[in-house]
Amino acid sequence: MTMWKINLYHCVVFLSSLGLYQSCCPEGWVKGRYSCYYPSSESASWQAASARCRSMQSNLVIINDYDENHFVTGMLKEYIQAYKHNFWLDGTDAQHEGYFLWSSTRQPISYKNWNVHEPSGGNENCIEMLVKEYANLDTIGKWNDKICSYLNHFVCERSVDDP
Ligand SMILES: [Ca+2]
Ligand SMILES: [Ca+2]
Repeated sequence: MTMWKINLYHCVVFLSSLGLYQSCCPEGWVKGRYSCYYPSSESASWQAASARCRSMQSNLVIINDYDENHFVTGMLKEYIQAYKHNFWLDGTDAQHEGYFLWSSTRQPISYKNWNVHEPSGGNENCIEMLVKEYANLDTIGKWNDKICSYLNHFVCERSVDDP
């Protein structure tokens, strides 16, 4: 039973009746409730971004629900001045037009946060989160389908390392 906890930069330290323990994210990653997130400063195509995440034992971020979308949007807002582009998510309909899946799990996308008039389809097969381009107070954190070869920042997600 957790008695209290302290949020450090990338760790959460729990003090419980069982003693002191912590769950951590690697250096450079941001700790969320269930996952660690890596907001890239570099830009890449969706394919290259996906490969880059896999090289760090992670995948492009899967947004499971409103809370996670809200958390990731808030994380990106903190460093918004440093960014030039929007951010790739793991979703794509490259396999079957109009059927968006989370690429790393092959699961259909249940929670969705499309911007108005999106997804616009055609050759736009990869999902980005609006942070810079086409983003304002109303649309930041919304999703758009975009041509996968375009350059974006990206967010990787991995599970928290529990000791
Ligand atoms: Ca997730
Ligand atoms: Ca679109």
